[in-house]
Amino acid sequence: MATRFTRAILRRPGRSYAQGITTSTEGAPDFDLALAQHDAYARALESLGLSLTILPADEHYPDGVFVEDAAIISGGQAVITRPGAAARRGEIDAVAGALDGVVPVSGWINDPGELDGGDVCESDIGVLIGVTARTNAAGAGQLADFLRDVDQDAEIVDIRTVQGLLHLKTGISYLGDGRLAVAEGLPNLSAFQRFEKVVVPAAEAYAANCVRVNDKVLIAKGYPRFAETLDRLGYSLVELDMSEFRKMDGGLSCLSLRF
Ligand code: CIR
Repeated sequence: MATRFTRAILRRPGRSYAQGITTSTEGAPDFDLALAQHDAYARALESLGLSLTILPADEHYPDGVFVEDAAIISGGQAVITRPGAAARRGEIDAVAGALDGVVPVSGWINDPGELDGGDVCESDIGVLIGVTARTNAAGAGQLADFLRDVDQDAEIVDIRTVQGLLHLKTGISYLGDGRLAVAEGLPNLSAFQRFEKVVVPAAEAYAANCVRVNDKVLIAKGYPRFAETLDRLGYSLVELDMSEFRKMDGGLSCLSLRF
């Protein structure tokens, strides 16, 4: 089983996109190519039946395209985050505006809480909330409380000692059907034990950030071993070129808020 989505919020990359935060050494992103890849991503969601709200770029927020970090939508309610990177805090206003009248906003993460949506992995059997450099224990605790109010089970997973993970969902994704894609080399945390694990080879770790949308799994293009594993498990795939988002540490899930 997997949640069925009917809508998504996206935000177009702006001309300032290359000034966002990154640890990647792959070079500056090409703006026109990023726009084309973003358009292809939007078309893929539309082809799966989702109605899209595409927010215009705001040049003050180069990372604003990574809209997933600004809100959590779960149990029919939204929680607006307080992103861990101070430069990204203002991104929440446009996302909160887009949700207004569409999904009831049940809460906001408040100081001293910090939380990025990329640290929140939803599943049919509970929500995992990662504590990372972007999400602190206070933010994770506030979100867990909001989720419990809407009868969502939440478990907090401290992954601060795991190297190379910006967010929890950099290394794991829920595939539906009780299955979790997990990048090879991640510790076998007790929070993962209730899931059947689908290992993403270490050389293809970027592809561990994938998204189940209705009957398909969206995965980054160019990771053939993981694609073959999913194919063998019976998943129907949509492969999307993510090269220009990878250069800014962005994964596939962070380009949309799905609900
Ligand atoms: C950042 O470092 O905040 C952005 N350049 C990338 C955010 C990616 N977000 C995500 O994976 N949820």
